[in-house]
Amino acid sequence: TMEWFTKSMEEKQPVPCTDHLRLKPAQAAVPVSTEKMTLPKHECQRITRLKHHNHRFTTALEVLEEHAGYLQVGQKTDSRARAFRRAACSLKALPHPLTNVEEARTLPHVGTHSLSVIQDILEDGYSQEVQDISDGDFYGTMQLFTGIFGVGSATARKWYERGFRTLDDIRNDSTLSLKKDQTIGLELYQDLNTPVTLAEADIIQEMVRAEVQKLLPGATVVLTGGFRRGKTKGHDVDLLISHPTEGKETGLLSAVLAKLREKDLLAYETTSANTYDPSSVSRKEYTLDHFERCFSIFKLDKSLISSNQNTKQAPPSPVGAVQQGSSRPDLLHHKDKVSLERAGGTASFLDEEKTEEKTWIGRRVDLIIAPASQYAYALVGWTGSKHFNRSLRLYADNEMNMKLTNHVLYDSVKNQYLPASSEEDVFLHLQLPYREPAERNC
Ligand code: DCT
Ligand code: MG
Repeated sequence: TMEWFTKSMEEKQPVPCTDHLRLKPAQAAVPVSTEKMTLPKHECQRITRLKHHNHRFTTALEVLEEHAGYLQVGQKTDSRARAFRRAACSLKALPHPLTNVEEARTLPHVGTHSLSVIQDILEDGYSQEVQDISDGDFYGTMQLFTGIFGVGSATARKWYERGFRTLDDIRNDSTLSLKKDQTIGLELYQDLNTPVTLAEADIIQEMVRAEVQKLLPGATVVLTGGFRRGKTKGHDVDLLISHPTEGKETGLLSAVLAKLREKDLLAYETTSANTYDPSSVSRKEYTLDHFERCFSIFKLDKSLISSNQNTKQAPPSPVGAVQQGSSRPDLLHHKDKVSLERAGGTASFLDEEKTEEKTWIGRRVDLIIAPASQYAYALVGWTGSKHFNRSLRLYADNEMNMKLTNHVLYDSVKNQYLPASSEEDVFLHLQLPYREPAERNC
């Protein structure tokens, strides 16, 4: 989550309103059968579940998306990456397995490059292009390096271009001055690249909830992100904290962190203040949101994790960590898979003694504080998926002349903010059928 906060968002800015006619959202009906149907243009108008009929195509397209993202470091737009993502999203929403390229041609946002990959998979069962990329040195190294907490594509690529290929290459180079988060990212590489299970997320949520409610009775702590969308594995735990009475949440985060620190539960933390200012949402600082938040690494005691999760007994081998992961590749954070494989030769960095001593596993936890009046928008935003959010914002802008953020929805026609007290309200304002979190997995 760290990376995207620092990156500026490149969403299209709202255009001045010239058309006062509200466009009706395109047919948002749920596809029911194998009958020919037309997918709505915007992903947020469709139902997209984790499980769908076209994984063999979407897995390949996601490799291309990720690879395109690695290549476009420093460029303003990640339009190539986005194109692959949008093609994959259309296939995910298809209510049946795709069997011919002609149908793919009729789907929204499936461009020529994606089409050719789909065609290869239909004809040969795989795509040579995707195979070559995922076998390649560049892709694998970028996955390895961006798997380090605190390392984004730009840094990873710089290192790749300097000839670094393994974690030890990074560790042993004295000319690199690693930032604090990167240092801990290297130290806890294996922990942080072992997917967080839902059971672990629940434990952490309970730990935080207990502290929060002791400090501020009535306050709420909700597990958002991928877990709220039904994933059983994730790369972090996203906790949204609020209180029904506006203003009561002030000061809560630092008090909670003090308690967690007292109990020695934090291996790393970095807090940013609430910078939300409705009057100055300038283009420059158009980051995802401005909530008070803390990116942290929790020390989760291994004794708290049930033995069937295998973590306690597992030797600290990356291979073991992969096996712990989901047998459903789509439920595993994409970075988790390959990074662990490639880190295989580098496990030696964990010297044996240290590994034996460590009684906890490091887990990435994001704590976000939302005031009551912004809570519904924060919940939608932090539930995601990232691409669902993008789609919602684009839809709001293009079809409704509204500006959606994680804080508010602004109606550019009526020139007013639209208050919402639930996620349903948000969808209602946008004239979209409500989608359960599990249906927002695009
Ligand atoms: N988010 C977003 N835009 C981004 C990144 C994230 O809107 N560029 C939102 C959507 C999900 C939420 O924040 C939490 O982000 P992550 O933890 O990165 O995603 P996730 O869906 O929870 O995935 P994971 O299971 O890997 O944690
Ligand atoms: Mg998450």
